[in-house]
Amino acid sequence: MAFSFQDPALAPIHDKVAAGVRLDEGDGCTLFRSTDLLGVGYLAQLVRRRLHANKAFYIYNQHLNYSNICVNGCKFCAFGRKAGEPGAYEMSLPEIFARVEERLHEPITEIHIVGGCHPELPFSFYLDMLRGIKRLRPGVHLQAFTAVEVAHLADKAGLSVGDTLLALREAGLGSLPGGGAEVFSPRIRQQLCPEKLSPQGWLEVAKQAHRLGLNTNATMLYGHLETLEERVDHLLKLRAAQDETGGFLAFIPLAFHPANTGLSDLTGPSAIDDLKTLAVSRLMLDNIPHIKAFWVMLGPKMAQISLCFGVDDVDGTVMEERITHMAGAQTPQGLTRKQLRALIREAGCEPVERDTLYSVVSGQ
Ligand code: V47
Repeated sequence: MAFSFQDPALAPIHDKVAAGVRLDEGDGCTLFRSTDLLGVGYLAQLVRRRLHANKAFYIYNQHLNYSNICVNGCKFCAFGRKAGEPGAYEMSLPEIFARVEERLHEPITEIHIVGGCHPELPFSFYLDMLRGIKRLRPGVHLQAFTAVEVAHLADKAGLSVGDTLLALREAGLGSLPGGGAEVFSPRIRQQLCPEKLSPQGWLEVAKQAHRLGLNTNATMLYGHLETLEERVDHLLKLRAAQDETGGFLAFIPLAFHPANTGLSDLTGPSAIDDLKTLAVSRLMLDNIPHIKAFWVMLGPKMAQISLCFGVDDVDGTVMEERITHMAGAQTPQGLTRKQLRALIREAGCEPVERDTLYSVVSGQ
């Protein structure tokens, strides 16, 4: 029996999706404005199933937030601190290595490393961090430093972005996480993070990484002051960049958490908005293979149901995440492989443990 849309505006979009025709800006806005959540989800599932059948990916990973000292005072961020401010922290190299060593008995395949834009740490600190971790865990994939951190390091080291990336790769960098993109709208950047690397700068670092053979992820921070049109524009800019380089692996919409931020009077996105944003991302980003629901921000329950709304990846075991928890997240610090597999199975999907580059990890 054919699916019956509550919102007639979705019928022409269905025709395009069924025919594999690329959606445009107007379609993106129609999808976001539609209150037919199940209709939007149905469309996203058509694409998700075409790409991944009923597979849902997860990873055995560890998060390491080495320092929250940051020169950018972003209004949406509860994690960043200026040097010397209460709550500012900075792990030394031995402390970082100890965090890695204490989990050497676990089959972790990826370490995800993100921090602030530190005003003082020399470039050699970052290279030594990567080299030292690789010495302890030679097989691990290091997904480290957002495009914003890379641009900051290049500046500090007096190197081009390309040479910075090459030096980091030489030291063990495997790929870049997708943070720091926020929303590309100049209006929002001016209000929330005027000091941060510009949207053009973020896209240039990502594309430069891709040209050097380093994959990256991409994100969008949603549910604060941005309009639906600004979200669509963000997605289209990422899609255009991906047309050029093909290096984005996954797109992760990040649900804004207001507590302890400069926007603490806001409520953050609703459940409907979370699901619709994930589904619309799946539909608009026809050239980015994976849409990831980061359960730390969404909660495991929302991440689970998102598998029926276009998502094919729920991130991983994580353990010790600070950025979202400092902004009030009540989610656990980590999930076990067993919990991730169970939540995926219950959503009717087949759990597949992946490595960072989406090769299947066998043996559990
Ligand atoms: O860049 C900051 C965002 C990002 C808040 O690449 C906030 O696989 C919500 O990018 N509420 C860091 N979000 C996290 C990130 C990430 C996470 C998981 C997986 C991947 C990946 C990337 O968190 C920051 C910023 O955009 N952020 N403050 C907040 N209050």
